[in-house]
Amino acid sequence: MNTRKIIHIDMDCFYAAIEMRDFPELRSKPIAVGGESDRRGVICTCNYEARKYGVRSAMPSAHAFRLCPNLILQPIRMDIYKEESRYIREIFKDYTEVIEPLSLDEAFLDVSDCLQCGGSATWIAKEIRERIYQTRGLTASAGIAPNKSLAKIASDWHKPNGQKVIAPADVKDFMLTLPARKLFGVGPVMEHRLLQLGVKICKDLQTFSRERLHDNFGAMGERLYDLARGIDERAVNPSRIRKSISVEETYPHDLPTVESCFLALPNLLTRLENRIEKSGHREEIHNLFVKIKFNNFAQTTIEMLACAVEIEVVQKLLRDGWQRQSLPVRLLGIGVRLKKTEQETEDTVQLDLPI
Ligand code: TTP
Ligand code: MG
Repeated sequence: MNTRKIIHIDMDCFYAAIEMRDFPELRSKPIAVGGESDRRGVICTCNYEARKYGVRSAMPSAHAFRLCPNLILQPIRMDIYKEESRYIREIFKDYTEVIEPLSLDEAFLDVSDCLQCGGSATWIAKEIRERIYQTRGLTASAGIAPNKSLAKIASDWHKPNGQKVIAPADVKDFMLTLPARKLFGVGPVMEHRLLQLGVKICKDLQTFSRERLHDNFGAMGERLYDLARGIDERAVNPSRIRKSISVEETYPHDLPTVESCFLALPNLLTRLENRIEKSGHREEIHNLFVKIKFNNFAQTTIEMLACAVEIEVVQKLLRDGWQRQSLPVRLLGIGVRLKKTEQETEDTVQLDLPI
């Protein structure tokens, strides 16, 4: 297979950067975008000045104000952020059709066949970032690599307003020292379980056989085997239409009762809310679901119409779903299904026309 050239672009403190551009007097001050403490009350993001105080995405606004009493909290202007995202995507389209947006501020581009900039992905990324800055007044960071997983890791490397290239010949060395927590899908829980197995960096992970990783982590373990070696064959998928947003967790110890499942809900709910906020799809929610895997590996999904994540609905679904087996629970997931947007409905209608 030919070596691919993948670029991952991620805007710097996206919502906050737009606020600073539109309200220049805020530029030198610590600012955040999010809900007031008396409403949903969570920080979506903040500028780098506020990050110095420890303010972070997904943090309750009240906590952020304790860390940084001078913090200026801007209300969320989702329509503006979405419009900005469309402008940026128009710039990407000048280079390739193969664009996979991950959220409003993030996308993969496959530029393997792109002829601009002498075919150099490094220069293409530089030019795209420059054009975003010149036309929109916003900075972006980029990662350039032979696959999606590495490109995403690389875009974070020289953030903000920087880029990093991982050339095919450098992948092997790069992987040896990379912390395992940087791999796609390794969150704090998985990181902790890996540490218990003595795994800190990918070099440690490379000593595990595929079978052993499967025994420990199931399907995710097999992915880890490849990711730890810098292998990721996933194509950049331009037609991926987001149909749902969900989070789930496999627990190191089964949750024995439905009450213990209830205790696990707040953490899942916070993570789901953050994902929804980041996706920009909040208005398209039309269904809420709960997924349960029991300790006999039976799996069930139960869902209900809803246009927001309501804790009472999630609790009811969880209780009803759990009663189907009434056994200890290995895995819990919650999520929302999304309505088709007008654009997608139009696309489908066109595709359905006889040729
Ligand atoms: P990110 O790219 O994760 O963050 P960022 O662009 O603000 O900062 P960075 O420079 O580190 O990339 O998310 C993009 C936008 O998504 C962010 O500006 C606000 C929104 N968001 C949420 O609403 N909630 C969240 O928990 C996160 C992480 C992001
Ligand atoms: Mg970003």
